[in-house]
Amino acid sequence: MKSIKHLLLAVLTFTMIVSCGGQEKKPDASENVEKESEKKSDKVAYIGLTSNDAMKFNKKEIKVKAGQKVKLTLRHIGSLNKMLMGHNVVILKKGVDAVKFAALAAAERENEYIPKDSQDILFYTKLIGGGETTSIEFTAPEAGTYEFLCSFPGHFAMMRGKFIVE
Ligand SMILES: [Cu+2]
Repeated sequence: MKSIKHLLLAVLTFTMIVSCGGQEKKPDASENVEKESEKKSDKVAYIGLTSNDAMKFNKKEIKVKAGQKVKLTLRHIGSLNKMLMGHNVVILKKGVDAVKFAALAAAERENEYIPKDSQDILFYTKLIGGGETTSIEFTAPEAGTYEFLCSFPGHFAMMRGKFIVE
């Protein structure tokens, strides 16, 4: 009888050790899978631009690679509403005269300062006011230097920069 009790005890102890060991390994394996899937998004260029009540972007230059997927996010960190201090980002086609474009755009109030059927624009965000954020996604065009600006009346002089595609 004694030997049977010892045997049962031994089997029970062995089962507990095995089941505990097995449970510890499972969380580690699933963590590794999650980390690998995060790495796959490295190819997208995430561009963050902020704008404020002092009529300024935080960047004068944006760099991406030709054919790269770009996610451009514009944040307005000021508090004035978009009728007073609205901002957008307009990226112009190569060779477009930015001064002429800004003058045309300033007259397009009912269309949030984006000239209808314009042949001068590559990409643009919507117009936002203080506290708002907007994003656009596009594929970077061929290599070259393009201009970006805010098309709200009077902002172009301060709010412009270079969109460089390498
Ligand atoms: Cu602006």
